[in-house]
Amino acid sequence: MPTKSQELFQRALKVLPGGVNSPVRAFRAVGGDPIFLTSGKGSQLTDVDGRNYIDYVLSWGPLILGHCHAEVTAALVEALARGTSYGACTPAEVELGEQICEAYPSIERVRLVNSGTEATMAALRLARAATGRDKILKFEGCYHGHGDSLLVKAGSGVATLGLPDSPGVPRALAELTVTVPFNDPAAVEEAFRVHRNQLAAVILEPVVGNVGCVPPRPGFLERVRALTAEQGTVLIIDEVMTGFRVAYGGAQQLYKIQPDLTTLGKVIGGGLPVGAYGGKAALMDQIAPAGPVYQAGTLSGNPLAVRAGLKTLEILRRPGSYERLEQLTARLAEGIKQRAAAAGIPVTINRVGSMFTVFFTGQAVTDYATAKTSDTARFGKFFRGLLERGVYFPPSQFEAAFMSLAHTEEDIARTIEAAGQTFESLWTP
Ligand code: KE4
Repeated sequence: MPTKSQELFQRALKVLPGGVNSPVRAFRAVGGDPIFLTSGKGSQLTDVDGRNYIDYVLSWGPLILGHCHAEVTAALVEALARGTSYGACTPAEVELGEQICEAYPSIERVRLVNSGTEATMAALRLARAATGRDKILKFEGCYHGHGDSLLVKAGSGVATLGLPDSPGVPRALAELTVTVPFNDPAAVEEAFRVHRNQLAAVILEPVVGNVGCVPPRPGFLERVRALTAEQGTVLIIDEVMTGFRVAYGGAQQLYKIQPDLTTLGKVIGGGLPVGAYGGKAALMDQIAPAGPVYQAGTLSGNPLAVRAGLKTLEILRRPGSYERLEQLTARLAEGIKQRAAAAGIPVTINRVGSMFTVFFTGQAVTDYATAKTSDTARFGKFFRGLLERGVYFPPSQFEAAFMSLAHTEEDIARTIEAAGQTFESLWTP
């Protein structure tokens, strides 16, 4: 007897490419059919078959307060009663802009958009306009949305010109993107030597989330900052995932790095569609209508996403929020580590604040290449074992898991027990 999720997936395959509206949701990296969800409350999700899960995906990061937080919901209901969108100026978008600028000293002006992809696309366009240069540098495995210039993989050698990482990306455009390994200062120095004074921008995830969680090595971000400053290259720190997640002031607060541009998303929309990019006024005032660099959006700064974002940030500013996230996540990571060791399963757990990844490898994971030493088949079994036990982890080895303020000590204990049982089922003599 097929489950309701399986029946829905068969229907979805008839009308949606791959049955989904975003690839990672298809569970292809972990096997089996995706579950279809009907509701969330706090740390819990419920699927169409009535099964409940402790959620560590949290919509890929935005739901740092958990699902249907009472105050966020009330704020949305109040905003909804006054309208959903005007395509015109509203007080709330000014307030959110002020709060972002206050939280991020590197941001004097910020533009709200509707996704992280829009934010990084616009930031790159601005960097190219401001420098008059075309080449950009990114890091292997880092994901910054599906803009053409960023769907590029490393060329044959270090610091060589990029190759399209998706059909449909023009080779001529891909060749303008140089890709080097993350956490490899020598490779960055080589790129800046080979492409001297030609790089418009460097864009990076300050804590990589898109190969799984990979923190920057001590000194790495500082070296990138120094090299970009020396050659007049715009440093774009992509905080779509880390912004208001690893600290209220993001990774740039944690690691004391001042970028030229920052991209944001996820948390600042409180679960509704949002993105943002911002930086020094001298740069941002080149964006239309203040300047000639064009970027626009029908629903940019829309009242619902802004209202959910404002309430989320207000709650995150309450004393103890980030200490609580740190405490819950540290306890979970330690418990999973201990149960893996007890079962004889080699894992490496990387964590920064309330984002973390359990890599199925015995190696230290410091970049994409070392992340790929993970046993992805074993991760798939781990994912499904947790799912059967009522725990929902990201359906890919190369994604970060997230904690919320709605998670409880009981959730953590249940998750550790589910992980322990799953590890024991994975052990092979
Ligand atoms: P969106 O266009 O998906 O809002 O943001 C793109 C983006 C930009 N920068 C970073 C660092 C990101 O992590 C993302 C999107 N993250 C993925 C999860 N790894 C979104 C999930 C999905 O694509 O369905």
